[in-house]
Amino acid sequence: MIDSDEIDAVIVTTIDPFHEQYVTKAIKAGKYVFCEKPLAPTPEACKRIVDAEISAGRQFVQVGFMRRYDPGYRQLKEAISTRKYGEPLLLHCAHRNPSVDKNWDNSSAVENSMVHEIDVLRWLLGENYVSAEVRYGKATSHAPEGLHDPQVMILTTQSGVRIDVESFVCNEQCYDIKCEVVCEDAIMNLPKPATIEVLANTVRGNMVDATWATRFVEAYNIEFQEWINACKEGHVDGPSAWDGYCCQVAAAAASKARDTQTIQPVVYDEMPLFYNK
Ligand code: ISE
Repeated sequence: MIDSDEIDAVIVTTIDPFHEQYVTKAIKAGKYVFCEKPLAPTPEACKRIVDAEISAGRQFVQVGFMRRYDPGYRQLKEAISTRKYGEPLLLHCAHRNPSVDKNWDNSSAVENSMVHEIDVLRWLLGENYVSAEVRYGKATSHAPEGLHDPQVMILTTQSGVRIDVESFVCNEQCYDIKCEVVCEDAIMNLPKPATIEVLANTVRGNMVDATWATRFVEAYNIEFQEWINACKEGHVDGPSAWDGYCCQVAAAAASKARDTQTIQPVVYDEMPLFYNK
């Protein structure tokens, strides 16, 4: 199918270990390819995709980090980039899911869930990480066997911004994403989605999202429309294969940090000029 003349562009949404073969095939066929996150499970596999793209001589790959398209994150990005409120110093984030599949294990919190923060916070701040650490909270009894939930990931960027991300994926309540940016002159928070206020059972409150599919529906729509528009214009301009590689380098460091309960350095290869936009 990838080779067919009737196929203009490819979307890869298979399970993670199969991404590499389809993405590489699409590059070789000279087709734009949108690949769901993560680009591939390991930094080495991501690097092979990067090398394939460089050999092909132009960018074909976009990685499905949809949070970069969320209007709230885009507002934060604008405020951070202009330094309207000074330098960002600390970020406090949370990634809470009501439940996860029974096959989740201890690594899934970083590799499947917090990879979103690893990418979107690097994009928000415009800088790479230098170290990663993952510590455990007191374990909930609601997690599947083999998953210690909640976990806290701590990332430090090149300029010294310190980030903490709570991952609580079996909270049994709702889907909740938090991103608080502490700057020199202000504290900024990711806006909460606008929802109806409900008065029921002696409580007044706002409806909350049950899953990521509704919380980020607008981001997904914008992401796909922008990708289609760019492909029609003959380029890709979203998260690149290099971003996908950088994300997996930090994820691998965080996973090692979790397994060894140590702080791990995050060391990237030098960025090829090819990706210097
Ligand atoms: C899922 O695969 C996603 O991509 C969601 O955005 C994330 O919140 C969830 O934790 C992942 O399992």
